[in-house]
Amino acid sequence: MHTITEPHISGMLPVSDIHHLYYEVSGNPKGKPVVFLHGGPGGGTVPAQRGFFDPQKYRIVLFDQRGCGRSLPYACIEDNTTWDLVEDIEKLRVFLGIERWQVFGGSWGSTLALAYAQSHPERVTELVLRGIFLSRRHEIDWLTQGGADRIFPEYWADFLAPLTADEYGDTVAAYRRLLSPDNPDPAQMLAAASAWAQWEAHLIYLIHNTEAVAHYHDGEAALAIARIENHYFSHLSWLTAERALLANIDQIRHIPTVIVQGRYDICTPPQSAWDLYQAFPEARLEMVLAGHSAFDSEIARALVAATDRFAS
Ligand code: STX
Repeated sequence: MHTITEPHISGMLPVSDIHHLYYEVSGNPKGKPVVFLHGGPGGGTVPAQRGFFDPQKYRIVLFDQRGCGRSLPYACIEDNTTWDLVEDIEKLRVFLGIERWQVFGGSWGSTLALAYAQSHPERVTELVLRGIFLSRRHEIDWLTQGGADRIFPEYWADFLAPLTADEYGDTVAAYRRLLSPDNPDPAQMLAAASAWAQWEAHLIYLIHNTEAVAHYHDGEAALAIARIENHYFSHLSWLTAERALLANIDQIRHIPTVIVQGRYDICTPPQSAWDLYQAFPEARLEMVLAGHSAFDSEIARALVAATDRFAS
């Protein structure tokens, strides 16, 4: 990883009547522009993510997507869809006076990077994608219905705990009711947020990360990721047949692209990276011995190698 430097600009960008996005720019103000797309959706950014880029060479843009991190209003799912986020990326690009930029995204960030690149291919210099998630029904089911539960049965039991047995057949719908801003019982809502977010946090690291899970013991901290992710999963991320990511892959096959995938990724298993690579054989696929997290050492190493190559 590279040295983490402090932002030389940060602020709040209004993008709709409701939403204001936190953004920050660090690294070299005259460097090669890159935008970092975080996961979840609803995960927000952390300063450590600046470290994927050489601060001497890159003008590093991080922002928190609608409703999460330092963006306001917190955990708001009104006017919050994939296509809103795609246009937010454009608004931020224009606001910063950037013509074209590298797009770097992992997990949900890979979904959003592909959606953005397919909508605005002329704005993307390169793609660096990690832990591929295409938001297809079976990928969402793996996380919320059947798949990952086989690997982590004890944590799955905790995930089911807020639900009644008749709700087990559609956990996304059951959690949607619990996480709704209209839930009259805030304690129940926050307990559900904590259970949802901790389940996902358990899937992310090859080696159990107590700290990452503990962060979501707090229901308020967990609410953005839980409610926003659930909202996107409930709508299959608005990726309809016409706007599906593999169907539109030809829009972006000219863009230099690296795909980094952890072999033992239980959050977004390698099948999706493979499907993407089959549709996009010009990309470079690196399957590494790791789990899901961008910070797992082999993944971080491959990501930094990719941004270093693209910088020179
Ligand atoms: N969601 C996977 C994802 O993007 C399908 C993701 N999961 N957890 C995260 O991201 C955080 C680490 C940001 C919480």
